[in-house]
Amino acid sequence: MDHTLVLVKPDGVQRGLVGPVITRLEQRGLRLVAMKLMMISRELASQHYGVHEGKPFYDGLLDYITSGPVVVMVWEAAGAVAVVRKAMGATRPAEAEPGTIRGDYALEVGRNIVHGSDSQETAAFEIGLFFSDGELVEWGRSVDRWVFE
Ligand code: IDP
Ligand code: MG
Repeated sequence: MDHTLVLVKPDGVQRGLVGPVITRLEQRGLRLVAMKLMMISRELASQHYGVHEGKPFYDGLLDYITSGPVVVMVWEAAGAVAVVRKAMGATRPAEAEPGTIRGDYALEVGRNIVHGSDSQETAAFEIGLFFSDGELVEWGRSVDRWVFE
């Protein structure tokens, strides 16, 4: 099944939104396969956000993502990347639909609570940045047959 990387960014951790983010993804039915609380180094941040290097918000983005602990997770489901992107809502929270994480908890693009990989290729790259293979847990839930076809 497909994997995607999810970060609860420093603002989400500071605001006590780790639980609500996890709850939404758990209740949706996705399966959690890895999770940790950590500080992101400047080096790791520049790798994770390398695609944005040179953009006007890049330095501020690195300041933001390294400003406090994050919770980094890998979630599993068929089509996990798109499912999580939709659950997160638009990058700019003012444009995010109510019912999405950003649409319910955030207002500004530089304080938008969560990150989710934007393609399967990006997911594989990002998961490799944050986790070693041995940290991904293969497991089943008794409820899986009621969630996955
Ligand atoms: P995404 O997080 O929805 O994938 P990206 O375009 O990949 O959005 O941007 C990465 C992150 O950079 C955003 O989540 C947001 O925190 C930040 N960002 C994007 N555009 C801006 C901007 O115009 N100003 C400030 N921060 C931005
Ligand atoms: Mg992105």
